[in-house]
Amino acid sequence: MATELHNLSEYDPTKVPSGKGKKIGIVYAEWNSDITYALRDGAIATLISNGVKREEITIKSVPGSFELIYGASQMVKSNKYDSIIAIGCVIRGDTPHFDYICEGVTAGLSKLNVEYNTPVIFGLITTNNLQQAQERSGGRLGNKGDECAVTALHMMSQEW
Ligand code: RBF
Repeated sequence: MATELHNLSEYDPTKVPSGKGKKIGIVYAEWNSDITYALRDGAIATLISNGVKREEITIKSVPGSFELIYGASQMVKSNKYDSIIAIGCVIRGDTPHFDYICEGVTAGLSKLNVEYNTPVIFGLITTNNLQQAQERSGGRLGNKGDECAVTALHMMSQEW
């Protein structure tokens, strides 16, 4: 979660590596779509403003955040992308099994990062209520989609 001191959309453009020539996969969840569409669109805009071509961004959707694991896994195994951004929003108040979904997605995406060679960026917003999610998807605390794009640009820019 963003802290009160950190705006998710603020970054120093002079310190962000160019995304020229890079291929990105974005997988986003339809659940809480008002939020996830804003995150997705923020990520796309930030990638493009840092040199990634729109046609080099492949976008897939899944029903809910739990399915991000499968979607990201398929994208990783295709070897088509330099980085993958997984986007979802889980709101505690609406989700009795909030902790299971959050832990499942975290573990699933972590496993991909350990076992394969494509960085998978964690774009899951986990909040107590809708207002906190709105604040982090283009509201008072910026847009986590922007932050994910900047993270992807950093991760892709290095030889590991
Ligand atoms: N998916 C999300 O991405 N965010 C949620 O807040 C969310 N809440 C859910 C609440 C309930 C009661 C259920 C049944 C599912 C929820 N899901 C949510 C969907 C979940 O990630 C997954 O798509 C489904 O559980 C698959 O059937």
